[in-house]
Amino acid sequence: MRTDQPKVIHLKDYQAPDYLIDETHLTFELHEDHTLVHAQLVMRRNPDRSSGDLPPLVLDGQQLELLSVALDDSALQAGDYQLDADHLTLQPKAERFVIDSTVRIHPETNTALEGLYKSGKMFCTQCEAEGFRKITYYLDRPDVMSRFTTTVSADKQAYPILLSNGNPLASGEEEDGRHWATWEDPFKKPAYLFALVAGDLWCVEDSFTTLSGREVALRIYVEPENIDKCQHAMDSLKRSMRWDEEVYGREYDLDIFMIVAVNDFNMGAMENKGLNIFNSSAVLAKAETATDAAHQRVEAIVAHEYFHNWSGNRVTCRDWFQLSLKEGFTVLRDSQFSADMNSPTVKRIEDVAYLRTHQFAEDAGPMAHSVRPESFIEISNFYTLTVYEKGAEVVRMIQTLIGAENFRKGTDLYFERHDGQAVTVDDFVKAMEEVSGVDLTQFKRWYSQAGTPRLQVSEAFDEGAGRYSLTFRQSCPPTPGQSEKLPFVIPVALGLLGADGADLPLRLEGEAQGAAGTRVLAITEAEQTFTFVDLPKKPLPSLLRGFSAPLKLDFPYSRDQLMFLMQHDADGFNRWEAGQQLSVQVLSELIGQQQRGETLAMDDRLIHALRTLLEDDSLDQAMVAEMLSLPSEAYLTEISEVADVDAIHQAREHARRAIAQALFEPLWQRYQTNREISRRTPYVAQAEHFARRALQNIALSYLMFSERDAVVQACLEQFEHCDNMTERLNALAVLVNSPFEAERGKALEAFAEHFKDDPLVMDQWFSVQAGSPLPGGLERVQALMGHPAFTLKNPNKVRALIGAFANQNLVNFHRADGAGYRFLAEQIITLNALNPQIASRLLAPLTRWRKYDGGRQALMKGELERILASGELSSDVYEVVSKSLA
Ligand code: B3K
Ligand code: ZN
Repeated sequence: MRTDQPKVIHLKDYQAPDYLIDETHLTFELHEDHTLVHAQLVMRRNPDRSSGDLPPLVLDGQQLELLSVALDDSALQAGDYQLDADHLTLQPKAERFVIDSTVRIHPETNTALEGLYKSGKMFCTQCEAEGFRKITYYLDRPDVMSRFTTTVSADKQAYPILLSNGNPLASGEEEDGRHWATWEDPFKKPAYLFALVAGDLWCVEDSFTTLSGREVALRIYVEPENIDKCQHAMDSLKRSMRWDEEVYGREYDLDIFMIVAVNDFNMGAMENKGLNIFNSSAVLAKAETATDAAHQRVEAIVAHEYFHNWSGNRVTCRDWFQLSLKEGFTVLRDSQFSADMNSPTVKRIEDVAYLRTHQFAEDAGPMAHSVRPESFIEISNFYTLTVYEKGAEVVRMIQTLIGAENFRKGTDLYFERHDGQAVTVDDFVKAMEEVSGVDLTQFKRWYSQAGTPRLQVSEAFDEGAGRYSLTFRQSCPPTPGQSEKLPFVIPVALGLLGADGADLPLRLEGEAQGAAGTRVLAITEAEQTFTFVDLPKKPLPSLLRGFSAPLKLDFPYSRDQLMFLMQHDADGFNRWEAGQQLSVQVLSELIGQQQRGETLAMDDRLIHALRTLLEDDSLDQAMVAEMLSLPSEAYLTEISEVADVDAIHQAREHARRAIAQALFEPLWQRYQTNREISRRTPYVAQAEHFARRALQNIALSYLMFSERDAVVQACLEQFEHCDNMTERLNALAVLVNSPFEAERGKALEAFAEHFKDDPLVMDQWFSVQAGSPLPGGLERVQALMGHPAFTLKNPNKVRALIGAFANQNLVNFHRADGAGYRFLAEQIITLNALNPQIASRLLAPLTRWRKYDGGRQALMKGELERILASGELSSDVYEVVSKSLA
């Protein structure tokens, strides 16, 4: 907890370390009521720092009980070193020296889930970003890379499996029922990649032969009851390994790769060298217990952590301001992988919808920061949508600007040049510049300027001359600490459609010849015009194809033009985008009517467009499902000047009801056909099956508006007789949001009874109820907190119930009396003491107070103030609350 003034850390103050640690030898003695950690650090002065007198050595350490410390074998006495809450400082006497220390720590009471802690009966670690300092005194910074050996000793019966990074070296028994194992990691690494696991675990084993013919043992360790839920992760791992060889030329480098699933974990997973530790929700999946979305999430996270072996581990970050160097790049890599494994267009749609809803909101709020932040109080607060998702978009733009071939040359050069180093975003960009000859100096503003740019596009057509001009005006709103922004380099991928919907040849004024299809314009100025020639008729532009830059685009499309693009655009992403824009126009009109107390009357062009899609059997069903999904309430909130949650909800529900009514027949037909196939086909986790179930499920959610008996029966039949969680959970969600109280209650009860021993399934049960917009949502959530399966100590439970309520149940969370805000603040105050990282993440909805009306603003700020005044705050919570109120 924070007792002194929080320290702000600035990128501009970066200094290389005074000392380096060549070797790190750790010994862990695990006991039920304490753990002893002995660390031997073989150190030397950093030759890159100034010579002269040896500076003091300042080791990081928190919550450690120092039992002994020795310098070059001579034990130090109390006067020989200084200790404070965060450091151990001592004076080396020579350029090279060895430090030995022993500390006592308490993993058994560690509820923050950082450092060494217990999840159930298992010991595990989470060190990124600064958790290693809770294990031993160390230079806990990513630019100190060391070779580690780790010995773990524990009771053999309770902890038969003892794991750490690298390859197993030796193991043995002790007399007293204990045993030990030593692991050696031949690759030097920063401490944040250290990992240790001890427990009674079973494993699924497989192997992988690398392109150069090396055999790698693959193991997924889980608690015994989960042994039947590992195959999908194992298949995903093997696909990831092959893909990274083929697409990025990256081979795995150790003899063994391990994944361990733990139930109590603050985020999705962690890329520790050779020993990835995963939230069980990101590794366990089988048809009966995990939805299609969960299967896809497992595939993506397994890939993401595996890809870090190169983008993050072999080449790591110099300092935490460079976090996006590994995270943005690795998110791009995992999204490319998922696109290749499934439907690229659907993957792009999902990523963009997520970015626009959540990252854009972050970028418009008090925590807005650039992809490479300039300062922070608590680095854990900067594992953000901006660093991850926008960071991935920035790397994607580099690829768009220099071309795929150059990009691959650039990544090859980057990996080769910096293997074994801790580097910066500048090093990455420099490699891209060198291979392509493109100057990316101005482009780098994407790393330093926060905020979502707006790009306004206008057109002009000179029929006589056959000239068509597009003028682009870019701007970027002020963000905390950045009032003025300079123009970005914006890659705009575009096409021009002729009257038949086909792409026209694009020839810019001055060019010798044109070519049909998509081309990329690089906008570099605040205002810039491009003129296309040889166009006898006015074309229709398709702009920002594939969402080629993370910004808000304005072009004055008419609804008829959007319908035309929905049908004809050669770019699948933009066909969806046209549908979204049409929906936004239609919904905005309804929101206005609702606010003015008028009768809601919906433009039925949207219905016509959706009917055309539904009746066309040749279309990809996943695309049809995406197109049928109206923009979410969260997205409609994000694009509103002042969000009226109730009007948004009413308008959207009205539109869904109208679509359901008008399109009952084709929806019912699609539903029945697809359900019939699902009934006959055993579950398969593959794109075409995901697509069929996606359309089936969205159809069912529309059909339920009819309240017809046949639909209710179909829903109950699906709920009871399907073989997979995708169909079961969707049917349950449809019932939970329906007016059929008796059916809803029975279904919820039956589900909980059946799955009460599966915590991940119970998370879904909590979420479905937490997200229901029916009145009384807060009371339902409060009651569920008393359910035996709920605990504030498990982050998945907190996210499933409290997180889902505050982030997805907008009408109930934003209740006008502020009870939703008060409830959230209370949970945050409790969690601040238990688990600061989870507490801080839960704050996000309250930080968005500027989006709402005056009454709600005051209530939300009131709760932030209450949290601030509530006592000793963690640096995590303090930073977010104080910045939100500033
Ligand atoms: N690198 C980790 C995130 C660690 C978060 C620490 N608070 C997982 C990932 O991005 O792959
Ligand atoms: Zn990552």
